[in-house]
Amino acid sequence: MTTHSYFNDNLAARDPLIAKALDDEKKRQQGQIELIASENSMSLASLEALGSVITNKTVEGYPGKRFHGGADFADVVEQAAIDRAKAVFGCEYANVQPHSGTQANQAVFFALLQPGDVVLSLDLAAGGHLSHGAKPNQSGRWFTIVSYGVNRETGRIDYDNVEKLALEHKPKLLIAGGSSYPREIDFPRMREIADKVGATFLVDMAHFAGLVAAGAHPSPIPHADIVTCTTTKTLRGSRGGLLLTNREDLFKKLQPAIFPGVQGSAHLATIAAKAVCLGEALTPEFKAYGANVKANAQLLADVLKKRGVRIVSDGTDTHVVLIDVSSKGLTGQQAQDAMSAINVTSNKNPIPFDSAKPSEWKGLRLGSSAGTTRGFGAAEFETIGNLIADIFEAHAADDATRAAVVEKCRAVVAELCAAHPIYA
Ligand code: DSN
Repeated sequence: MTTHSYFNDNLAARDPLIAKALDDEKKRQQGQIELIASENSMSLASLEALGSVITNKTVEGYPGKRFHGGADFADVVEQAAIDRAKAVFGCEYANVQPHSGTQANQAVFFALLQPGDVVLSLDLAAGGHLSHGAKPNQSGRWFTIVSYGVNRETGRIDYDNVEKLALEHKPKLLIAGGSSYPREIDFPRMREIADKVGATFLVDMAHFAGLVAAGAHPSPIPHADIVTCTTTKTLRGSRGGLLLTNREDLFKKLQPAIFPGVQGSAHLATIAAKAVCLGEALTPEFKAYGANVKANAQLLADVLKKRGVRIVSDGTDTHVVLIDVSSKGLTGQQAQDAMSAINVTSNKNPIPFDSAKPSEWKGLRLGSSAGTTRGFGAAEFETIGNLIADIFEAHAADDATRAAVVEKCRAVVAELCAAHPIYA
């Protein structure tokens, strides 16, 4: 193998197995309707940044204060990402190095807490996140976690109960946000509760950050001490996290908590791609996108409700539609499989007060962000809602009837995908 081929062979020539798997994945994305709420499609420009040679560069530290030489262009890239993050979210300070939302949260714990300290966060089944104190996660092993939940009837956060738990347990950190809570959070009320007990208030807006950027969702920035998020999901950028705050005192603790606290050198290609998606989030086009994501999720929820599917919290204020598929006689796994059979991708999910066993979960989480990116609007989401209801209702039918429904639905999915191509 000559040096020349090392720098010039493309992937197909050099590693056919990986090249084929990546090509197959691209075809899968082109031919399936993506409803997983944490997924989206990056722009070609972001993908180009993500696959760029800046990935070869090692830097530790922050722009202007690096441990390694040759960081001039790394500084341009990271500073652009920082400036754009601040402009998109209207905050004073931003750290764009977290490798993920989980590591952004880990850095907050590392900066502010000692092992054993009390954290009050949303229960996983009520829509919380692993990194907010789930037992198998470091946060759940090393800290004392108290969970709040949602009201059984409304499916919404029970703020009186949050306050009661806060007064009883005196948490050092109060966390709002998660993975599958479909409703707006009352940030001023949570701020009030945090202040009553002297807790730091963290909002993890990983899921709805893009809606905040687009002005389609209230911003937690004026209320929270610290905000974390990912740049995937509704922001439709590369996989990675952000740390945002208006408080200089906290930022001074968060910077060393990310590096060298919980991470080493920065992932510059990812940061370059973050900069691109944050630049895109500043455009009028992105504002329209955010509004459409929300409208499409609400329409999807309405169609499913009309077809007899129970919607957790009776609707949505975000891109997430959490449904109780036991209302159609299915488990979450059966619903996920039934959707896969017609090339619609989703994920089983616990719903509030659900079983702890994933095989018994009653929920399925749907999201409108990826479909909206490929151009699906009201008509398409109405069709998708009806396809989902059709396939759920076919579950109890005889084999021949079910096969006919699957065939019909797959054809409609293929038509929708062909009419709204991604990555030509
Ligand atoms: N937190 C996971 C999810 O919401 O699917 C991954 O980001």
